[in-house]
Amino acid sequence: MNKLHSFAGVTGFFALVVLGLIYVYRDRDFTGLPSELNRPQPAVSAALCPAGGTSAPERAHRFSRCDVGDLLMTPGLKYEQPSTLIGRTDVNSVTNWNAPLVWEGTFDPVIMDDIYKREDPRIAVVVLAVGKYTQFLKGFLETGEKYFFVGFRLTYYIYTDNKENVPRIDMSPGHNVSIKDVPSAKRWQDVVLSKMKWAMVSIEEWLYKEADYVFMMDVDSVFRGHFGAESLGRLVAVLHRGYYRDTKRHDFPYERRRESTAYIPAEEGDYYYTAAVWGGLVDDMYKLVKKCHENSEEDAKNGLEAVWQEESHLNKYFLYNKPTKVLSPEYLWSDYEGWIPKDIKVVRISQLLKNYKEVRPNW
Ligand code: UD2
Repeated sequence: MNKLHSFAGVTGFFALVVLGLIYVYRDRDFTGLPSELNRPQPAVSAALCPAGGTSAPERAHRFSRCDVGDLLMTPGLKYEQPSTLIGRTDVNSVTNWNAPLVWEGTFDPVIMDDIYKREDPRIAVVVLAVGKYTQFLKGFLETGEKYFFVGFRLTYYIYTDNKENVPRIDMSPGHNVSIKDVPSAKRWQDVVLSKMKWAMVSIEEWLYKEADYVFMMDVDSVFRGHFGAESLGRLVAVLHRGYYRDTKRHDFPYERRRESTAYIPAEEGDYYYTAAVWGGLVDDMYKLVKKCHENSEEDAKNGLEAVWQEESHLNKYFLYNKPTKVLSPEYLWSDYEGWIPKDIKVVRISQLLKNYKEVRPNW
């Protein structure tokens, strides 16, 4: 082989290598990763969380699919500097599926409210006040106006068979009351089970258009402390104050009959949640209340009623559809307890003492 041939051979070889490299890297950027994979990935897929847009319909569309988007804060906002070393150590503030477990001292309400207020979400509360339970509305609404989502857009949807006994309470700007009719009931069990049905109907008829977040709440309670944006999330559960210290899951009062759709085996379960307060984004709440309503209907067809009615179905749902945020029993304490343990630094809502015999249609 002469010099000319060997030169052409070497050049050809290098040309092939260069062409090969261009071929391999043509779809990659400077990191060496295929450019498709190297694009910044949103925390939740774009299909779930549509980006951008500040108009009301754009915001509503975004909230229909995802919790608050970018965590934007107002420049210059004054709040205490956070610490990496000092925080609550007496309680667990994260679940083992990595969802926040919210206690006083694990968030700053100034930042939380600021972040969420920028998105201006519409919050709905669905409350049943059937029969004699209208007597609790005054205290519930008046104290709500002091502590509950102050400065946010909020509507209380009150379901009652007793409109004339719904008190008129002065609402702060952005807060409203909407009264809806429901039939009377002969059994209190039917009323508590029907929470799922009325929440489902409410979402289908109004809340898809009128709200971003929905809370379900029992009316026989009063607010005693701040309850704001720290409680918002896709699917939010509240620990039942009676069981949050229990360490054995088989002690939880879940439905234990296999025949019920609410059945949970003794060796399963995370926490025991209350059905007196829970919430989430409209879409997520719709899936939840529809499923729980269908399950209770199926039980009824088989002559069954879950041991703690809607609460049993709710606990079953949350076991396999984990809440994205869990609120401590600060978010539903009870005057029945008669004392407040050290780890409950603030009571935000408390269930009132009531004479069951007097207020319920049956006993
Ligand atoms: C517990 C639960 C409650 C529910 C119930 C099921 C707590 C603090 N509460 O409360 O959420 O799961 O057990 O057994 O864990 N209601 C009426 N009219 C009636 C009866 C009920 O409007 O005749 C509504 C009202 O909003 C009331 C709610 O249903 O606040 C729950 O009923 P309850 O307060 O009688 O139930 P209770 O105290 O046993």
